[in-house]
Amino acid sequence: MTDPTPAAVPGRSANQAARADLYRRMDVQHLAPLWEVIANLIPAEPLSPCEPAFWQYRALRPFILESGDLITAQEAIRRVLVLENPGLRGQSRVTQSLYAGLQLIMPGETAPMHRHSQAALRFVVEGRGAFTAVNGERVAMQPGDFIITPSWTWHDHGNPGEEPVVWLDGLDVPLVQALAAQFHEIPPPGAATGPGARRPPAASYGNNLAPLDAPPPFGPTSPVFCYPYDRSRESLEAMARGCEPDASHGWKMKYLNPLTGGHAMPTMGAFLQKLPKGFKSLPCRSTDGAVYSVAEGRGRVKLGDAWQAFEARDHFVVPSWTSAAFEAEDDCVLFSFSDRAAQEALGLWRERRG
Ligand code: GTQ
Repeated sequence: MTDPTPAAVPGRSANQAARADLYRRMDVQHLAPLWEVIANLIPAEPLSPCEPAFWQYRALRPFILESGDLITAQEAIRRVLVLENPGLRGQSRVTQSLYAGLQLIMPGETAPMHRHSQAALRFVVEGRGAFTAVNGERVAMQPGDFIITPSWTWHDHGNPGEEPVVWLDGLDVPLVQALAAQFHEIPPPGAATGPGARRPPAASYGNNLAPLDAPPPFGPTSPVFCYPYDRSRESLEAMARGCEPDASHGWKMKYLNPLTGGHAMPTMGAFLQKLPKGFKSLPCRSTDGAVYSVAEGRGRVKLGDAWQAFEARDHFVVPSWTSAAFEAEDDCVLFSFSDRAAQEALGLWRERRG
């Protein structure tokens, strides 16, 4: 085996000055020597500045509510506390490819309509009575509901209820940014639901019926845009009755696009898993860094080397290729999302047990 590092190249010391001179002259032509950077560019395993991170809901909730006193949803456009990865501060990223934040909407507020290329998903953390609308079609938001906003669809949020409502937002912002494919638009003045908003109601797809011969309304994204928690929970229980839990994941399900059988969104995968009381998982790592929102129960998660206790509404990040393990003190239900859909579509996704 030859060592590719520059130090091992024969004659290095002899021509060091000549190389430095070459780099300097070709730099003017925007040329750079690969051999100086190849080890970091093509590492043996995923190399990411993303760090394991944990947000205890009890500690952050006062900050969310305080922001509710200081800025309106109308002024903020979206009143969100961004979950910034400690290894990626200032970049509004929770992983290299994903954005996450906790959005608050107070009773009586609306967050104005817009649309963007970035796809969004929501997992409702706290409160009842809010809605989100996609192309003018409203769905109620209940704790535990998984709701998606497909790329380039008009959407707004409102809270005609009586409680503050908080949900986790997941967007593929950094991924779309890496591709420089971002567009954003606000509706022309006076438009009620945004132009071009007509489509069959999502409910028909949710009942496993699709209009004959109609094209999928959102392209590669699921036409169902609300997956209510009680129905997701029912599916998890049915799975738990039917088979043994996976040694690493317990009973884990993915949110489907019923038209394709694939992930609900083309860039992001979303999952719901149940870990039975007393479960100790076999550690596992995968190439998709994931954001978790604890829906039910208490337990512990081992992120890299450190154990962290969790309870309902806590959030944490498992970076790409970082081993994670779980111990469930109660029956636990965890929601998570990642860029797994994109990685699978590109043939990149890998997992390693143990
Ligand atoms: O709800 O449209 O957390 O556009 C960040 C950007 C939420 C949204 C975010 C957004 C939204």
